[in-house]
Amino acid sequence: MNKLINWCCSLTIIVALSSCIGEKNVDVHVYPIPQQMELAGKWITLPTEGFQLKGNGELDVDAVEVLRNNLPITEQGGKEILVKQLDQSDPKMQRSGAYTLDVSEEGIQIEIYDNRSLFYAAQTLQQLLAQEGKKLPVCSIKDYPDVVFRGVVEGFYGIPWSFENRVEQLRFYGRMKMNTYIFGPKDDPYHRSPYWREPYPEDQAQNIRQLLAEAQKNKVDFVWAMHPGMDIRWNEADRIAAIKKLESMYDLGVRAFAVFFDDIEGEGTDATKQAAFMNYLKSEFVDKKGDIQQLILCPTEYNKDWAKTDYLDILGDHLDPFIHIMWTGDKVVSDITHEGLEWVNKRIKRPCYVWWNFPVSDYCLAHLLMGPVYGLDNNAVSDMHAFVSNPMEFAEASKVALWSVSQFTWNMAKFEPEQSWSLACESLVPEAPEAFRIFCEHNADIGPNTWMYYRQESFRSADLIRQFEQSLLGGTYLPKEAKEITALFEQIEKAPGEVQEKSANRELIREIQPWLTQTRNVAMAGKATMKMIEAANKKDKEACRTAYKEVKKALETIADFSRPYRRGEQDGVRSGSQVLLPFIQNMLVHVENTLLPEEQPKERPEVLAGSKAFEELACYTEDDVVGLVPHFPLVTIAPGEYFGFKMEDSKQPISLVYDLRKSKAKGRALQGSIDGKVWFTFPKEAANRIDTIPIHDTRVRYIRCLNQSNADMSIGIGRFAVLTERNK
Ligand code: 14T
Repeated sequence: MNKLINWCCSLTIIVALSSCIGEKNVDVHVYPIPQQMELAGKWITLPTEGFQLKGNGELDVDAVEVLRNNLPITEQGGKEILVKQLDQSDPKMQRSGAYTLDVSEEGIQIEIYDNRSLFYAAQTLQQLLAQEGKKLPVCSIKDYPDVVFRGVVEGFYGIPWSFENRVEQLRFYGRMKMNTYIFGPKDDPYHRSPYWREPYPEDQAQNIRQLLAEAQKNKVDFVWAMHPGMDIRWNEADRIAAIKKLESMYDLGVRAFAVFFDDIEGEGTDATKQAAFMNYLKSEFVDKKGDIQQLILCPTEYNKDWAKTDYLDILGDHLDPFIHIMWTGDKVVSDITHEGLEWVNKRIKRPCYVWWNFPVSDYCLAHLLMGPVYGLDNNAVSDMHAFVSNPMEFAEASKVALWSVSQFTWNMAKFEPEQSWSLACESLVPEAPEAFRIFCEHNADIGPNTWMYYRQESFRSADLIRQFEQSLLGGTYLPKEAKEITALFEQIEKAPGEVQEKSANRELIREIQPWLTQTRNVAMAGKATMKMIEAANKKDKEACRTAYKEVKKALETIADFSRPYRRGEQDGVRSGSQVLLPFIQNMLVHVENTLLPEEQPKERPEVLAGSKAFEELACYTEDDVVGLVPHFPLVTIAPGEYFGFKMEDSKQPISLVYDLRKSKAKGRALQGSIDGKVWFTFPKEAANRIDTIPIHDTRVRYIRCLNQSNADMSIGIGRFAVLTERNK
């Protein structure tokens, strides 16, 4: 990430090209970055008489339309655009979408493998033409995708994308040379239960027809996914029902299919039955139609964490080789590594179809995931049959990550996370690129989450802030750094407004609106914080107290703004949660501990550590929640030991919320107490891994988790907290 800090200091973006010869140094941008691009360093103007478009055989109409929209194409044209079939022995060029493009004084020559190739060559030309007005660089490009199937799986829980969102996405994929869109929103009732067996009602069917036309225009495979596992019966009736549904989708024009068996329990999870069902669809539907492009299975054990049985081996042995198998990595949400993919490929006996759970945010709804795409192994190209990304329910905002996914999957060797992120921000909000980068930079954290996935936030400023904070806590105020941090908060405060005013992308603004406001709120709290610290440094107690109150008030504004957005007990709107807010909170405590001891809160929650092992645990209290700071690495509790906390006397409990990973309920007791001496055990509900239990006695102040058994017990603390009444 350090590279990024230097790199972003410069606003000009210079992309190193594979070669650059000729009189004049030229910067030419094509994204995704072509595999080979040689530039002569010369620019040619377009012929006034136009180009004559020539090719053997029919040329793809959609590609020709892109060419016509960008170049003067005439009947008698002065120069030629000559389209030829690729005849290369290079197997990488025998891939859908591969093309060569030569621009010279004489004319343009394009060699293609298929229709998609011509469409992509036209996209490249369109980008070349956008650089220097209506001029073309003399160049020679040889280009092909690293990953054969690249794109998106709309596979999240929550509000499915709108029809308009999807149309725009398909156009975006066309421009970015992504060729796969898998339709599988969890909350579409005709994809999953209860109506997976039923055909779409006519109005929705009509939308799907239009999406198929748009996909075709952009050379995207529209893959329709069915999710039958919640209530499927492995019998003739449901086999027929499935085929019937696929037929109805085929009639709308769908030519690629997937079946998802994720997140189900019971009957539906049987590997042998799933394989037999899929093979049946292959022989009775795919083979009979003859023009189906893909058949994909999302398995029940779709990540290494969950693959504890011979489930995957059964699929590997029995599933028809035409069928590809999806995989999210070592965990539900995780990085993608060569080793990880090698592990699954051995079992499924084919290269997996990567389903990457980023930037999906259905498990961390308070956050927007706008940061760089990283954690993808660029040595993994031959380990994957395909790579699709599961996005946020915010289609436009997801484009920041998807832009990078297009770079990664097209040309892995040239993919650079930070650079790609920066360019993505610029391409999405060209009217205010730096303001948008600032916004994205501080809206990247996931927060504590069950999958323990981590994304860096505030990465361009974190070092500065940490250095200042450490030095201050060590007794030294750094004035230069203080100024820089103040300037930083001023910049952050202005950025959301600038994005909002200048961006022509109104849908994006609508999606990110709450976070625009919250980012500004955090910046205002930050500015007050710096005033407070400056006054503290001057020992100006009254000015410090005034600013201290201002910071407190700003933090309340943040909490108040967040509250109405809660959908579950964990949601809301969080911005700057990884670096900015902790800094502000630490500065408050610092001032309380030094200049303003009388402002110290009368009471704080306390950790109850029933053994040495828990001494590193910490408490937090915030708005209407008090609890332990999540501690994901497993801790061992010996028999009779416990961990827990004492909440503030002034607070009134409503419920205990917990997520105790890996822990078996047997032998474990979740307990409450009024005085910390006499404990009662919460009733049976406390047997799940994740749950919310009401606390009926409002006098309870102590909460703990006790090992009642006579063996050691390991527990990861995802969440262990009490929701409290708000006292206002
Ligand atoms: F099919 C899978 F590959 C997959 O990732 N399934 C879901 C997906 O729809 C969701 O968007 C994603 C991120 O939350 O993770 C999977 O959803 C889960 C997984 C769980 F383990 C939802 C709840 C879970 F407990």
